[in-house]
Amino acid sequence: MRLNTAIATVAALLVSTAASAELPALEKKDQYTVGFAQTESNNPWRIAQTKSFQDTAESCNWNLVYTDAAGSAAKQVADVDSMIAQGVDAIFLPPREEQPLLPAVLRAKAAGIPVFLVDRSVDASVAKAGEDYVTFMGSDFIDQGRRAAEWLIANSDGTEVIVELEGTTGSSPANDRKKGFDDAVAGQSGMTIVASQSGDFARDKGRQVMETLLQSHPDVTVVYAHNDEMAIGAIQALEAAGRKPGEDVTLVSIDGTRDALQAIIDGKLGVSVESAPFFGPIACDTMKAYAAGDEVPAWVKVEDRIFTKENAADHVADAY
Ligand code: GYE
Repeated sequence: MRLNTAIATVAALLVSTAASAELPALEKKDQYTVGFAQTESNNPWRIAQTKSFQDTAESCNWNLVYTDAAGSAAKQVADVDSMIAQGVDAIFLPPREEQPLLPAVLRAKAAGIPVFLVDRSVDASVAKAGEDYVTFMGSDFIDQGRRAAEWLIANSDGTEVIVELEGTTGSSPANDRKKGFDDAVAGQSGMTIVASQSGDFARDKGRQVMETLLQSHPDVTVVYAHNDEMAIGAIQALEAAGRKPGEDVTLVSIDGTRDALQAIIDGKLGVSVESAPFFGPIACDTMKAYAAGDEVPAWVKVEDRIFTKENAADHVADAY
């Protein structure tokens, strides 16, 4: 009897381990109720991404449950919890920061709702694609940072005093864009990153941080911004201080927004490595493949272009 109980306990454990390693299935049907839990809407990138999901809701026959966390990871957690409570079929989530959204991802899985991470990821040592969530759809942020550094290295006389404006603290693009750029620049003996501070991916915060850093580092020759909005903010701060962006200070950044392409055309911004926000069609295809039982890769990688003065004018009209 005792042995039987022990065997039963072990069997139950095995079953529950097996179940917890498995992703929730997604039934094949014509219409899905799909949650999209946006992080914030204070920049053109986020607005373009939301529009892409809204447009896709029409073409992919989704009933879209849309929330906007207004820049708060805590609100985004609550938004995901409310989608779970509503029993949506699937959740598309750009986790604002890597750690705080983890429990929400695991709760969705426990509730039988597949989660697709979109544009940002969670801590890979805690939650895994193919086990806890279906996949991460997005760019290679380390590569984006590296490409920004490579452009700088190719367009510099070799000696630079660099200020770095980081994205949202604890977010995967901020972590990885920093790593890609800093590692590439570390190999250049004449280039020094003298300050690195968060501007939260926001234009006005970028402007304020640049204003402050200009006081302590008036000898700055390069600004590396983790996104275009902060680069535009930095251009405003530099101009207000009588500096000439593009002449005495070189700016490099990431995203490929319309304002950034215009700043390249105007000679103020050197390069913007693209980070494409048009995830709706990718989300539709990935979800259909998952429902059909096709193998979905752990990373659905988005390929990004690079915009410089050589091609900015060709793309500015289509930019967001
Ligand atoms: O670069 C930035 C936005 O997560 C890739 O988030 C995205 C980033 C994008 O706020 O502009």
